[in-house]
Amino acid sequence: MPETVTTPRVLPEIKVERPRLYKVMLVNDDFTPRGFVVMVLKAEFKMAEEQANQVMTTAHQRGVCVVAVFTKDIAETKAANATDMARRKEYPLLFTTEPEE
Ligand code: NFA
Repeated sequence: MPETVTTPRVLPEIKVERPRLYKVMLVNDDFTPRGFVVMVLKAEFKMAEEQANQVMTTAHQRGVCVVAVFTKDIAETKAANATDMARRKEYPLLFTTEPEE
């Protein structure tokens, strides 16, 4: 039985969207030692000493600082891991996430 082979006349429209990115924010408090904040930034966000110091200082002076942006899952995991490091030392240090505009 002969087969009928047809060619589609309209190509499908392929739409690819970038995933929405989420900011991890470092929130200032009055109790967590500066050196501990820097250590957490280096450990969880692989920051160099100088950059970690800048981010810590900005949060200290302005109340909050963007640490980095990631996809939602990664941002939430890193914020939770970093916050957990502080809880184990009973510091109130907090990392939050929020979608980029
Ligand atoms: N404000 C804290 C202090 O003076 C340091 C700190 C910076 C804490 C950034 C949290 C975030 N020891």
